[in-house]
Amino acid sequence: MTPVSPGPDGSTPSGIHPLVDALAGRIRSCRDRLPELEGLAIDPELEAISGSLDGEDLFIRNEVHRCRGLRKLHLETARLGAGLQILHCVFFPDPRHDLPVFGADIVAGRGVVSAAIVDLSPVADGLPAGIDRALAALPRSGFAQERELPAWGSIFSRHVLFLRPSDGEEEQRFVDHVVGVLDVLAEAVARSEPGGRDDAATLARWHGQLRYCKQQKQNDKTRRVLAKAFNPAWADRYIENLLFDDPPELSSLA
Ligand code: BLA
Repeated sequence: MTPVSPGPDGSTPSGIHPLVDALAGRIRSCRDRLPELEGLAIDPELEAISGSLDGEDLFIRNEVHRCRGLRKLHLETARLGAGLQILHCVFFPDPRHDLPVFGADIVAGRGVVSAAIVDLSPVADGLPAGIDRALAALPRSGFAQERELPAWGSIFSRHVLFLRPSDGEEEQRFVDHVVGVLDVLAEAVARSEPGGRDDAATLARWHGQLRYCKQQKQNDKTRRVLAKAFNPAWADRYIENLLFDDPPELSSLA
């Protein structure tokens, strides 16, 4: 691959901040090694969205898959006007498996990354012990500007990393950390055996996932940006149907 130099606003020729491009690429290569990976059908109106706002190009690209143990792997890259570029990624587990939710988000504006976050978030009382230990063992050297979580962020684990990267070197270390977190998840996926659809633990994990979605929907910053780029009704539909839709009823599981 030929390296691309960022333009004056920090974006590459694809119009996307190099950190967003680099992380999307690394997430895709981790995702593509997961067992029994399959693409999921996605409403063509939501798959690739383009338009313009105040003379700026807008686009959203969505990819949705499933694999053994994870019911929905969603990766979105977006450019939403006024130079705002976003990477949004959530891997939702199949509630029959004792697996956490993987979440990562990057928000960049005019070449500066204001938020970079990654976590494996529990859907039951705490993370599974092996995952908790593996995350604690990941190298995590100091970042200059770790950020305070908002109140709705109580869903995240004690290992959540939330920062404003100070330079390209910190951006690179953030990408490496995300890959480390995905390796922990991939290992847990490989070992995981499903419980029964009607097990109490499955139901508890289903409720944990519902709570994760409800808390994420309290992030008004997501809604505000989508409502401005499109419109409020569209933003609500997009959040409810694609970003943080409630987990499907357990009775619908095969
Ligand atoms: C913050 N998310 C933000 C911000 C914007 C968005 C504009 C404010 C930037 C800042 O605080 O520096 C917007 N994020 C979006 C949009 C999408 C998106 C429009 O993903 C999708 C189209 N958010 C997530 C996920 C996580 C997440 C999966 O979608 C974490 C795993 C976290 N975003 C998150 C957090 C903040 C944030 C913690 C900071 C909120 C705050 O400080 O109030």
